Amino acid sequence: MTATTVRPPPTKLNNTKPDDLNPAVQHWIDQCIQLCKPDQVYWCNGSAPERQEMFTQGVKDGVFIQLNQQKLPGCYLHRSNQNDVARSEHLTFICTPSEDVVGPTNNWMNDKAAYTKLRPLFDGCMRGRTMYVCSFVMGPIGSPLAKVGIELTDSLYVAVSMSIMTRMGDVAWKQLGDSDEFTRCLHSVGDCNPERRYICHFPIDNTIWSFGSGYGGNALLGKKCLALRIASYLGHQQEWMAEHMLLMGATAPDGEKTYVAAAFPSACGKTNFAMLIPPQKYREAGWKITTVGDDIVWMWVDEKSGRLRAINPEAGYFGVVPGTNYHTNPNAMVTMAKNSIYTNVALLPDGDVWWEGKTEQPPKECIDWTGQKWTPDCGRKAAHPNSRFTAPVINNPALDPAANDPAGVPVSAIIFGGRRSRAIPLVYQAFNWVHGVYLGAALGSETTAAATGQTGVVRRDPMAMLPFIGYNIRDYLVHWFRMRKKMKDCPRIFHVNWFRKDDQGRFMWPGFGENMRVLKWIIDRCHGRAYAIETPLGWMPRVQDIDLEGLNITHEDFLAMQTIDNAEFKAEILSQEELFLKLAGDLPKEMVFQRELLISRL
Ligand code: OXD
Ligand code: MN
Repeated sequence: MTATTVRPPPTKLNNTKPDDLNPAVQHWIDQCIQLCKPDQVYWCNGSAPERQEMFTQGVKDGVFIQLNQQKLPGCYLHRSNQNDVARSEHLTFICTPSEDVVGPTNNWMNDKAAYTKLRPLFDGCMRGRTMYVCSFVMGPIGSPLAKVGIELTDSLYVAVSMSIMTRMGDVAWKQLGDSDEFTRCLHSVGDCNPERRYICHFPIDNTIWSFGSGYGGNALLGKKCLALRIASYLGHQQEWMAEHMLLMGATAPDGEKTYVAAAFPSACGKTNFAMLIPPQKYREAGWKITTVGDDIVWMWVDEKSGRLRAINPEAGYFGVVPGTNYHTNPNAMVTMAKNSIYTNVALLPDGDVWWEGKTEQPPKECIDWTGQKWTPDCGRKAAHPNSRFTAPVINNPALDPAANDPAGVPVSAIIFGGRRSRAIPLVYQAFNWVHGVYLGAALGSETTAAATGQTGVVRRDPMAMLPFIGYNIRDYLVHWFRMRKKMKDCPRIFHVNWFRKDDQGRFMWPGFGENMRVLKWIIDRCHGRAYAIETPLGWMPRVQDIDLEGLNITHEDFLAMQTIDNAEFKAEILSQEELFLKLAGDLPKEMVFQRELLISRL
């Protein structure tokens, strides 16, 4: 099993240490070199030839397997250590002097104690290895919110992935200039032992130390660690927001463009929704969906217009592959067909890849994600349920023209959604911002393979941010309420559930491209031209307000999807206690009030 790279870097590479290195960077890197004691230091420039050289080296080292270059040009397979296939939430810490800063939903470690605990692990951990210096920018260059990070890592897989997922290399040195405002990201795979695995965030020091894992969410430190945990902490201080959301543009037949952000928990279809291809009749009528981002947005209020604007801080997608195919997400299939990394999928005899749900019929045989021979009757999955593709956003045929715009895009709607088999209707709209924040805060979803632990159990996942809020959830919720005060015109807020099942356990709504029908109602609501009725949960479309033509769904079926079963919903409200009790006396008063109102309406 290959988890780490311990060999020297490719000799052909030009090691591009900047001549006039920022002294703060030099000082910090010197300290890390002294601690980790790498055999050599390689400075990445983020260029395409460099990435190619790294792949070539990775193939020699056994980190990558080259895939069929006719079918998948520039694509490689990586198999992770089998104990390292998802985010390790229980090993993720926010480290501050006092526990109150991190609140009841985070694991806390005293910052000094954390450095003391981790320093011996990092001490000498890169002996015989190369330290890759990855300077990167999160956000379009020149954006008011763009942030510089520098990740020092001993993993070639991580360095290559960072070159896909971020704007890496010289652009970052330029953006940083003489400033010492950069996130200090230190990473080592160590010996990839879960007993010695820690993902520690030091928001006050703008620092992340991650040890013992090579998995994306634990190791590509620009993503969850910087762009969500550290960024949410900074956003709270500087009055902007870092959220676990996709961001998409919808162009109507008359050219009107509406941008929508949506927060769904990990592995609940953000990538699919962000890359949605409308049903044929919508396409023929002129509807088009474009992707700005599929996982993270940073949002701020534009002073002039008073509107919420958003950027995607990432430059790549790290998407879940099982279930993805040319029917469920054609744009994703095209996006990952070149210059991409596949992690923990199955390898076919001809060098192509496979995963559950890629084709209706499984292959006769393949090599599974653990490197063993696999046949359909062997009783194991061929691909890991959290197997992933890592692909540059520029591969996306539906990339929004403004995806790289430093000024971002205006957000008209925010959608919250979870994976819920029961009780939760297909779609409804919050009465107002405060009610919408309550809906987001009370969001529940069935757990998935994106994090280690049991899957399929409902847990509260406020704003789909439970594992990513880098500070106290009480302050986070208050921050959401306060942001409204800065806006002249705020986005409308909605709640969706694509996953409701009937009594036979069948999905009631077809999902995927057909979600366009729900999206259209949402867009029309934002522009004040769609009808809705008031219900205890919020504004709901009547059956005639959602286009069901061409679907095998009767009016009764639709009403069943929208049903509010009072008893089930009361149980839902009770299960919100799981979160609210943790917050106890700290629960913002708006939340208590909204909950009381809901109970009385029901
Ligand atoms: C992800 C996640 O990888 O949320 O995006 O786990
Ligand atoms: Mn995510």
